[in-house]
Amino acid sequence: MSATEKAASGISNVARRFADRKNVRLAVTGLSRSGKTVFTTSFIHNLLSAGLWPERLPFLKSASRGAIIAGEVYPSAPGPSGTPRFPYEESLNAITGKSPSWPQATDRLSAIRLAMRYRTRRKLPRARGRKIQILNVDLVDYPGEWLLDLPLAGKSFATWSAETLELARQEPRAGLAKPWLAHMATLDGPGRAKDAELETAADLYKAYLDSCRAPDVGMVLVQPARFIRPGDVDPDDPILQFCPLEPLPAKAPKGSVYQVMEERYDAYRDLIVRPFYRDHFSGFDEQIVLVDVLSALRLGKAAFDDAQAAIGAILQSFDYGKSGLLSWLTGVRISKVLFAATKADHVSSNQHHNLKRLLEEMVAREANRIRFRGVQTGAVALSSVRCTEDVLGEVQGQTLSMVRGLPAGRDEETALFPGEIPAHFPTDQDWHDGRFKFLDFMPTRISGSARGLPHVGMDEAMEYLIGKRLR
Ligand SMILES: Nc1nc2c(ncn2[C@@H]2O[C@H](COP(=O)(O)OP(=O)(O)OP(=O)(O)O)[C@@H](O)[C@H]2O)c(=O)[nH]1
Ligand SMILES: [Mg+2]
Repeated sequence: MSATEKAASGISNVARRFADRKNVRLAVTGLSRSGKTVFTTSFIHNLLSAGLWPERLPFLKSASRGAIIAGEVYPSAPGPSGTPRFPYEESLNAITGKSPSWPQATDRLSAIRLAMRYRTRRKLPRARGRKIQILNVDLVDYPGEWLLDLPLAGKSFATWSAETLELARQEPRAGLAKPWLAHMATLDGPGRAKDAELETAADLYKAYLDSCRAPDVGMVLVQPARFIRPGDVDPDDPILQFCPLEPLPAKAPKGSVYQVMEERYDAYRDLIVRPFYRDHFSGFDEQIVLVDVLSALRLGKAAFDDAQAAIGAILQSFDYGKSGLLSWLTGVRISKVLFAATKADHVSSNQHHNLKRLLEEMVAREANRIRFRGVQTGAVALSSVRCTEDVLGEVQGQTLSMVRGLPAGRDEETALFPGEIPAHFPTDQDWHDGRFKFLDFMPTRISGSARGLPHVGMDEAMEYLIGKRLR
């Protein structure tokens, strides 16, 4: 920590003088709406409460043995100067307020550091016998869409174009891509670029991406991400005016449609994507990958397959070994990856085992690749904020495990049978029967208890990710 950071941190000098300090950088990875902001809020709140109410985190060993003394969030964000601080208090107030609601979808990057003060069990020769330690935990939050740019960092325009066009030929994308592809058929790749034509091509491509993301279509693998969430990039900047093109048999002449589009893609990759990942996505120590398995099931086979492909594409870009393509960019330190199926409270507890199994199957290939690089992986069914309780109910004369909570869009709590989760990939019959109809649940006054947010599996996730560092 720099001197200025120390001065700005506000963490008491006394605390610093009598304790030794370690840092851990945790990557919270997940597509948009997978639950990153809610996870980050609950992670901080529950960890800060670990000293006060350790019984709420039975699987976090240092909490259950009473070794956590207290925690505090730093008032300024870690990372490059000017990085906004994660709006922790605002998110927590939304969830626990008088009329509880979920935090808004994230539209910019933010970061936060919390400090945990705990009693160590380890012998500390170099720490001159001190038994009190401080662990700094750094977290970054960002719009999930931006993650989908990560694979572009190492890709040429030609490769990206070929992959994206191939995807656009498959349903349900093919139907949605028609207006854009029809315009593309009128463009002459080696011919002279005209601004108006390029602008129309980029606008139609963006409209195609938007239609892929419509809630009833549910495709998530859309690139480039800044077309959807520009952040601080001006949406009218030519750097956001390109789209994939069919390859040319010969080198594109200067000033041609192909050459201009390629130039813009290269600028996007080199000036937006790479610096972003270098500044904010490097040097992670541990990673949690959040997957909204239940929404993927609800949206049907095409959306489920797409979510699986998108997660695969992203994870291939993170670097878990020394030889990775992007090692210069993303760092090589990640030592543990935890896959988490989020929003587990949408189904009853007896389904959590299957939810975890299905997630394991969904990410099996990636997890295998990661383990081959010597990195440990795990899986968990997780609910950052538990909004339902299990109840027994009668459905057509049968007693079933149900969940009781406030479904989104309703004004009264309801008990309902959310259906069963298969432990393996659904069969064609399962998809056909439309048996996955999980509802979204809102936080209620119960979720807003002052004694740490109620959760499913947060303590397991904490123990897996940072447990050893708190001993
Ligand atoms: N019931 C329940 N719903 C959750 C939970 N976590 C997230 N959700 C739901 O999922 C939605 C998205 O969660 P966020 O944390 O905002 O997702 P995100 O990954 O930050 O999304 P972006 O900011 O768009 O990238 C929320 O608005 C809730 O509806 C949970 O633990 N329980
Ligand atoms: Mg968010």
